[in-house]
Amino acid sequence: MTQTTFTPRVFSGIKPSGGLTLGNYLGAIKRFVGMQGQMETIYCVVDMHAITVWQDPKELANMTREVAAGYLAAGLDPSQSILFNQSQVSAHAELGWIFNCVARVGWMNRMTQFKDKAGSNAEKVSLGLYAYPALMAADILLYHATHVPVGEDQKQHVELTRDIASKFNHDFKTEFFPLTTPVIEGPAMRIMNLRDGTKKMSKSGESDMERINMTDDADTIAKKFKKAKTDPAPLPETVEGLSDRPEARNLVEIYAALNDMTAEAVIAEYPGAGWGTFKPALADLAVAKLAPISEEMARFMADPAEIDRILGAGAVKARAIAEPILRQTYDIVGLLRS
Ligand code: AQP
Repeated sequence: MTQTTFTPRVFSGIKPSGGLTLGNYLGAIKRFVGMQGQMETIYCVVDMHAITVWQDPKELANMTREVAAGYLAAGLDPSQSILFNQSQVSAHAELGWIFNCVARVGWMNRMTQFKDKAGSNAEKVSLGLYAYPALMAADILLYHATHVPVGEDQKQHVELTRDIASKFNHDFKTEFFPLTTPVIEGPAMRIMNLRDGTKKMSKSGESDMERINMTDDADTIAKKFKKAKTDPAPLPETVEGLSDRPEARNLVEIYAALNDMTAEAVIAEYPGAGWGTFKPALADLAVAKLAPISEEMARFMADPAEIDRILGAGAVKARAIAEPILRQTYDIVGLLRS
């Protein structure tokens, strides 16, 4: 089947399951900002994904605002991008249900993030956590999004989105949904935990020392990098010397991503440097890049009504795109509308 041409459109989101980390910033938000103005951009705070694990109802709305404040502070502009929170557009849940009926259990069983998050507790986690990738496919396809900027960890879910779109198109003999491209490029696609370079840096990781939060102050950032796990060897003379050194590679890649340079260029600047030189330089760079954003975040967070207004106005624009696509989906599936 030849593919219909779809208007280039970006969709991505972050779930408000805790404070934003440097991983969220470098792997997602910074790149969201980079795509703004290049094509139509829609960025969501995916609060319905957050509740796949327990969230304190007294905290959830504020965490949703905090992710939105991170978007705004980093440079997303509501006049250029649609910014909203997922639960204000009910079409996400409705299309999510249809995709639950398209996706196969065998596909979901292969999702590595579910295996990581459920661990040995798979019988006790929510059904929502298992079905999460079908809702994510709905988030993307509800807007006929063609491009999804994500970190490496989400690549499998975007591939599943393509599988769902393909199966839907095949089953219903249509070309209604695009085959979305995951946009995963640059030095920071998987920022690792500062205490264990083989694990991803996550909002919900056990210890605060394993991540840099976007709201950390300069002293905390310096302390966390100083205590970050490394091997005893200094930085290598060439980038090849970072293979098999996950912690060292992670710190070099963080430096590279913060300063918009390659890992090769970082090594060329610090060949053979000891950690006593490199870690303070990294901390200074992180503070210089993050402090203006965290100050802006605090300014936005001081006016929650304004954030709510921006998200509400974004939801109106999002619904205007989503609802006709949902209605056409219902018609294709044969659901009766009186
Ligand atoms: N460590 C990371 N490196 C690069 N990119 C990352 N992202 C998350 N962590 C890293 C990217 O951030 C976007 C939003 O992710 P999410 O909040 O929807 O889900 P997640 O990937 O599960 O994020 P966390 O921080 O690990 O949250 P918790 O701990 O609650 O599960 C995605 O584009 C993701 O790739």
